[in-house]
Amino acid sequence: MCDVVLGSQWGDEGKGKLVDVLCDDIDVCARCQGGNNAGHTIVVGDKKYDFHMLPSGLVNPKCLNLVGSGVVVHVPSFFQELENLEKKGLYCRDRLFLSSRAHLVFDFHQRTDKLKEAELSENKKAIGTTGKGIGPTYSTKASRSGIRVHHLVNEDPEAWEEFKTRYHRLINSRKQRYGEFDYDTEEELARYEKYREALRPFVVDSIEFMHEAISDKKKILVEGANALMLDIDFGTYPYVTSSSTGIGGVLTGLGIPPKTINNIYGVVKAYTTRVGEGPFPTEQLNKAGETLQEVGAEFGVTTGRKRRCGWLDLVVLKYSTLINGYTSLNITKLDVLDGFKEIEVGVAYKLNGKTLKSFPEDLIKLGKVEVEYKTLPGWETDITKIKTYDELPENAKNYLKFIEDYLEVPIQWVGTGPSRDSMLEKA
Ligand code: 2SA
Ligand code: GDP
Ligand code: MG
Repeated sequence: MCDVVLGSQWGDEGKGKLVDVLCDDIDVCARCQGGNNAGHTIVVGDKKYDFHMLPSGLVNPKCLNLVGSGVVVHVPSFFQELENLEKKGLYCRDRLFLSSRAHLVFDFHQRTDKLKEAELSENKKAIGTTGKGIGPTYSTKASRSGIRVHHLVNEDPEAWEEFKTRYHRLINSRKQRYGEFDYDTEEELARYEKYREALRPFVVDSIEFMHEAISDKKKILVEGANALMLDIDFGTYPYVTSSSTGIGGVLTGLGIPPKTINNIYGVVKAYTTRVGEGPFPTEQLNKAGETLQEVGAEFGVTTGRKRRCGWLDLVVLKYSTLINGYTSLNITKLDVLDGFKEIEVGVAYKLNGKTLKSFPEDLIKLGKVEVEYKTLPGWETDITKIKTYDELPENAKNYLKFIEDYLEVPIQWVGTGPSRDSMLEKA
């Protein structure tokens, strides 16, 4: 059976840390969507690991790790990330597998990501992407002109010729769309000719890989990247990423049936953050927002951008819960709220005086909603040294109970600091 860890807000909830905690008892960890736009930080003792495209399960030396077919893969970054982890003493190569069906991100995808953003910014409509070529790659995938891992590693002599033809076709179509841009195709192709050999040992038929693991009763954990409010269908479109970041992406990105899914863990930051542009109803452009940013050290793991910060938004979380069907929650970064005398929580959206029943799909509506807040008393106590859930201050427990009651989903863990040990499990 597979358990799944999913981001419930706009990302950076602390999914990597929960995956790390769960991985002690896991045989296989799989990524199903996104690419190296993700950034998961894991702190183990005095070591800090940053994961972007590779599964965080690599931290456990016994765990096998799969980059699934729904992931988009920039091969130079794949090797760079691997090398960085190995430099920190984490030997990964014989525990890492890559789906032959995953699509490749080329440097020109990254280039056109930036060109598209520049185009959009002329009308102040840039998405604020990570610039990693994610949107352009999913776009070539959907338009059926993409190139997959198997196109690269196929040993048949015809395959390399076919790869080059597809590559030139793809880059020419990008040039037709964006105008001539300076680009050394020969240099890139020469690099890829070397990657053909280097990548081959990692490549597997991921359908076979996953289904063997399932029938061997291995414990599987799927690691979601980005988060539900960045989902291509359910997020704040068009200010989203280009993959299915919710439960649907787990099935389409790994090729497993719904009946193999067991627990769906929703990771919820105790407040809300967002990087990049787009609507954020509970954003606090004031002292409270600055405090959350500073105390929470809210900077992007991939781009180093300052994250926008605001109060917890239960309207967002209810919507996210409806779609993903969380079986339990991990509330993270509760310690960041330690210093607040009072804490606000968004509990409803009003538009033209009427309370909305669901999260609006339309950005104009969303821009005009008024958030109704409930004010809860803070605990003004340092909770970072606390060892059990029961020891939490009463007001912290009340805050958690308020979330649980509103969402009707049990809280299973509470994060009180970045390290592996700072995770309280509720009995
Ligand atoms: P993209 O690059 O096409 O996926 O960007 C589209 C939107 O998705 C947002 N996005 C993210 N939001 C939060 N965290 C992400 N990962 C990194 C991290 C981000 C970083 O973990 O810190 O380092 O800046 C991530 N990846 C994509 C992005 O901001 C756009 O709004
Ligand atoms: P992810 O993308 O969801 O995996 O999250 P990120 O790694 O991008 O961002 C979460 C950040 O919060 C990381 O720097 C974590 O080390 C840190 N973190 C995770 N859980 C906690 C927590 O409970 N308390 C504090 N203070 N930091 C945490
Ligand atoms: Mg992140």
